[in-house]
Amino acid sequence: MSRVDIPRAELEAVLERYNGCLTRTAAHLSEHGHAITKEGLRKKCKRMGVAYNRSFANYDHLPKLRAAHDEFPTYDRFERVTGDALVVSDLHCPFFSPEWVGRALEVAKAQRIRQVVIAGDVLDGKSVSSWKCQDRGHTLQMEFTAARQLLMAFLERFDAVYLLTGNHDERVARFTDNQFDLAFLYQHIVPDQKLKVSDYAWCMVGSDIRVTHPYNYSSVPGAVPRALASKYHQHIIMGHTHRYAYTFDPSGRYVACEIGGLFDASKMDWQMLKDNRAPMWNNGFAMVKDGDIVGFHEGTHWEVWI
Ligand SMILES: [Mn+2]
Repeated sequence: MSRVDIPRAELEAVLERYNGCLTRTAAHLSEHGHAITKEGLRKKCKRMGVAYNRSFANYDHLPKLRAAHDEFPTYDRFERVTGDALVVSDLHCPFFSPEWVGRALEVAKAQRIRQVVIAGDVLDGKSVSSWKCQDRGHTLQMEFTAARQLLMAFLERFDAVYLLTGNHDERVARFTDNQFDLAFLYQHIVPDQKLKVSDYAWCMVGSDIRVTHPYNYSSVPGAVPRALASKYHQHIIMGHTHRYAYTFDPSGRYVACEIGGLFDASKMDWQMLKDNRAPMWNNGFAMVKDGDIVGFHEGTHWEVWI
């Protein structure tokens, strides 16, 4: 067969059809009037600057495997918040602290912050906990009612309220055997388009600040956010530990901050009825403003900020 030049567009189309596989592309071309060997095709591709797959794409079953695998979701739909934001966490409705919620809202107002990320544990879920509930009269309805009042106060102040999933919120989903997700639940507690509920326990603020309610706990202040900052190469603002610490990861490049929370510890039986040797809980929250992370805690001079 005479040597016929293959138009570039045709070559690229056939390569794409075979996932860049040189063997199968060469076979196809040979069957369709362009006799060429695999090696010849490789040289031609290099000469023409046409991309082909050099490795495992030659595996015949790849398209089928890819289709089987593509059926399942890729977990990349976390919230991406742009601009300044307040970050609060651990409200444990109905056991939030009105004073600390007030401080957070006042700082946001004075600093003209129009968005808030609530980094998990809006609900306490004590009546559906696997731990023994000391208060038999406590119900989920009480928690939902308090959450409604609380979220309405946030929705009044902010243009957007991002809500991340905490382990205590998961208690409620787990109790119902995940018959509904938290977004569905909150749509019924407070129907408002400004409320954005994520089934992720983390989100990004800007390109390099990770706000999270992590799986891990450590009794060493700063230990968990330092580890996360080193792992993800991002600044970390986190809830969950109910303790305030502001430090840096070992590289010194990333902020590692635990923000405490807006809970009222004196209302929580599992903290108050029995002693434990975990560090004392602290209240606090954070603000991201112009890319800077500012922490607010029990020692903050409020007159500077409000
Ligand atoms: Mn919590």
